[in-house]
Amino acid sequence: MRSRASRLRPVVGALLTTAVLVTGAVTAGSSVAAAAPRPDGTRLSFAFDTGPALRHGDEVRGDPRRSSGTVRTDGPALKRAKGVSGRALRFPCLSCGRAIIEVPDRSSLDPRLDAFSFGAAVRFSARQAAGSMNVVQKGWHDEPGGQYKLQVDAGVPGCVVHGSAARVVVLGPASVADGAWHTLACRRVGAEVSLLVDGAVVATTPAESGHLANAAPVWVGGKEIGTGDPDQFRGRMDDVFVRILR
Ligand SMILES: [Ca+2]
Repeated sequence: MRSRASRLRPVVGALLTTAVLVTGAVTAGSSVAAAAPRPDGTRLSFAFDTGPALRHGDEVRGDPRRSSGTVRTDGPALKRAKGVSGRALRFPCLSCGRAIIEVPDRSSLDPRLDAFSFGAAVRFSARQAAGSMNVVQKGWHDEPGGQYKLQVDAGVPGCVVHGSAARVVVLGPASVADGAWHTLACRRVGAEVSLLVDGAVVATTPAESGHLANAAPVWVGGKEIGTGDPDQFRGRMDDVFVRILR
């Protein structure tokens, strides 16, 4: 069964307990070889700076190229707009349907036991952020092998890193739905997951998350099209990235 992942706040304390109980099961810092990582660990990045509006089936050119994705939409296009650097993508309005980017699963997008970070720059209003929105995720809530996810529910950013040891959640202290650009990043280093807003750590959960590798694609801007619980992103997005450090 596939289920939503947005109801996280009540269980943060329980997650910490779970993490403590299973800390001995894994050791951070070891790694499994992946295909030719770039020196800075970038495995996926989208700058969105060039090209026309993107429609269903269009390629979204990634850097490195092998991390390119495909637009999935039930109607609306992903339009270009001024970004935090160059141009950005404007996701569909509240009543305009759904559109996401799907990057096929690659083993190089799974952190396994390694330190990693992922995130994006986002800009949206309080009205756009009234519901739950996912920014970047690899896997469903109950994905075999685990999940990583950056979300903004009711405008409040949050991270999920769900590995073999525990589902570790980090929630930000405040909404970022103010119509200005904000860079959001989730970072796991050792037995700690942190949320960074505009380059500063704003929340950390000290818990071992463990081994994380799944067969799911990376979705940018929401869940798979056609599902009833989309967590569709609204607003603008720029500079999406996944970096894995070995
Ligand atoms: Ca850009």
